[in-house]
Amino acid sequence: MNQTVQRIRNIAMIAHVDHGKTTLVDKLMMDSGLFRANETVQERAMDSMDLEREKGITIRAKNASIEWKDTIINIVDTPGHADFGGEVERILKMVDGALLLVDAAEGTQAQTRFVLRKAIENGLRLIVVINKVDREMANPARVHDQVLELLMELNASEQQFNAQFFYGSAKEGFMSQDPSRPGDSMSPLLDAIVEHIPPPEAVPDSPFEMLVSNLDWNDYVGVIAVGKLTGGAVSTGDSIHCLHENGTTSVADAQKIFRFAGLQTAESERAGPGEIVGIAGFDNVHIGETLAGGPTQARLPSVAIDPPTIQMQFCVNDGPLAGRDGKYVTSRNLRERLTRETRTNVSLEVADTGSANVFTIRARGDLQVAVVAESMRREGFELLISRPEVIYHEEKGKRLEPIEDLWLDIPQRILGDMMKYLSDRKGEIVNMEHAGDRVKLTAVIPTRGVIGMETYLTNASSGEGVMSHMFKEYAPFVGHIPTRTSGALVSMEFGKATAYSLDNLQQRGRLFIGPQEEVYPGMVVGENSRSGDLPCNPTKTKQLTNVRASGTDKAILLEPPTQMNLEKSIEFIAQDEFVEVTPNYLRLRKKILDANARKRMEKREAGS
Ligand SMILES: Nc1nc2c(ncn2[C@@H]2O[C@H](COP(=O)(O)OP(=O)(O)OP(=O)(O)O)[C@@H](O)[C@H]2O)c(=O)[nH]1
Ligand SMILES: [Mg+2]
Repeated sequence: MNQTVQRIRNIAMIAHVDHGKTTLVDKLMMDSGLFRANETVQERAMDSMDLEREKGITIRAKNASIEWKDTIINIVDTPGHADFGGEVERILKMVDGALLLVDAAEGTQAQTRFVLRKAIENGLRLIVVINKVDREMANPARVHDQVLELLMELNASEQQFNAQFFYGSAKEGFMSQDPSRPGDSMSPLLDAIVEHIPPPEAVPDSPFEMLVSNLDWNDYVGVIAVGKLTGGAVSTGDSIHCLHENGTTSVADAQKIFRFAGLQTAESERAGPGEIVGIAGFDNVHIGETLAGGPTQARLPSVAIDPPTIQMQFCVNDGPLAGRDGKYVTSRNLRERLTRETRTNVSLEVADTGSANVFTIRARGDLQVAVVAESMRREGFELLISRPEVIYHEEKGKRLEPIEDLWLDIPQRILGDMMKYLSDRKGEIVNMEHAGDRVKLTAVIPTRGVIGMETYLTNASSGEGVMSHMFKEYAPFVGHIPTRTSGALVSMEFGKATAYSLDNLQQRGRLFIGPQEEVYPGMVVGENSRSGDLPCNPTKTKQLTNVRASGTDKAILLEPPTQMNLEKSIEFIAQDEFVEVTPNYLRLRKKILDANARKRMEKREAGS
């Protein structure tokens, strides 16, 4: 094999959410000498998007590259949250091995299973890292056994089953193969990557070929197609072909070639077999397509992406305050932006509907959609979002719905509440284990019942509960599941909310707005503590009458309004409501703003 190919390793970081992938990459970069000794480096350096830093999670898969003892290690960091599973799927063909991280205290979780299954299906060589051994509850020996059980269950090959195990702490910066000897650096792990992950299987003397695994964008050169060269080489100026998904081909010059170097990219004149690079030249290229030296080469097999399970509507903002805040508000703006999103966000689907102002978005979960909408509002878009619904299937005239496996690790004190929550949502508990004051529950539950559960669990357990869930199968529809049982406080008036009316209203439920905020008819200003909607007037001022009120006026003390971020709002709204998203405001509203029209619709629906 070619000398340069021997010096390349391409690996993915895979794990359940928060098990420490991005932190581990920081330490690999540091110990490989990428940064100067005195250089201050931001923590979780690869989480470079604003939203990633704000939420503390990885959202997009990204490339970096380090050098270790004459070997180039290309690293792809991936997100662990289930909603971003498509990001893991799309990069699997770019790597030859994976580092599977598992939290030494939490053990294997839903997404550990998902990413490991995908890695095994793609024949990747594995190294297992049992991370966070510094945690108080860490039990590396138990987690080691869990990983072996999982490998067995997922039909790992013998080679995968015999993966090297490392124990350590990404945070404290060490990895060791001996759990009783912690060590003090990442060197043993870096050495193991070189030794146990194979160099890429790339044929130097064949024509150039590369599967596009990611798209990047640069103001000067436009679209950059990122992938691994599985054959041949390419130089700038070469005429290359794009073999499109629909069977057509197009031709263009390789304008620029980019290599990854640390966290940056650097221009290069040439790329050889096995290397991961970005190539600019084609604007109309998509993830999963092949770049090739000749038009008659075979298309490279792409990875299958799991189908979406939930859907919701994105609509043009047609409320009375529409267009005041955002730059992009038309149906055309929305359509262009959403189409652009589907090019890189491979597990997202966008479809037109009968109405030009309404688009259907299909995704893996509500966080995936909330992240898209949040990015859009920051770019200046306005839009309306409906409640997420699961995607039903039909089989022999029967309605099927998605069902999930659910794992919960909760404090004992909320067990009763949690069991009621699950049984109300048709969850069936499969297993329950007590350990100290914690309980581990396993259940099978319709996806409908999981929507909104994370917020419930965080509130009920004051953040101490952990949950993970994974799509299991489609099964017969199990009937009604309660979503929100409370009604809404719905404004009947235009104007600015007054402290005087909010003071009265706050006795009816919890408010989402404060004084001086603008309201309009049909806007939801709070949650009614009872069921059913309550029309209200948040703009009333005190009537001046001739009769003096007896006693002195009491001072108005308003509770601060409940702060609803985009995810919470999307989980909260009922089927007949929208979240109105603009750059500076999030408002909740009825789909039908006019109270009489709304009543007529309710009557019609009740009658049907
Ligand atoms: N105690 C301890 N905490 C760690 C360790 N490694 C990472 N963490 C912490 O765990 C949290 C999550 O770390 P990340 O590196 O963002 O985890 P991740 O796997 O990249 O998360 P996602 O990309 O969102 O799936 C952060 O607060 C880290 O500081 C470790 O070895 N020990
Ligand atoms: Mg991460």
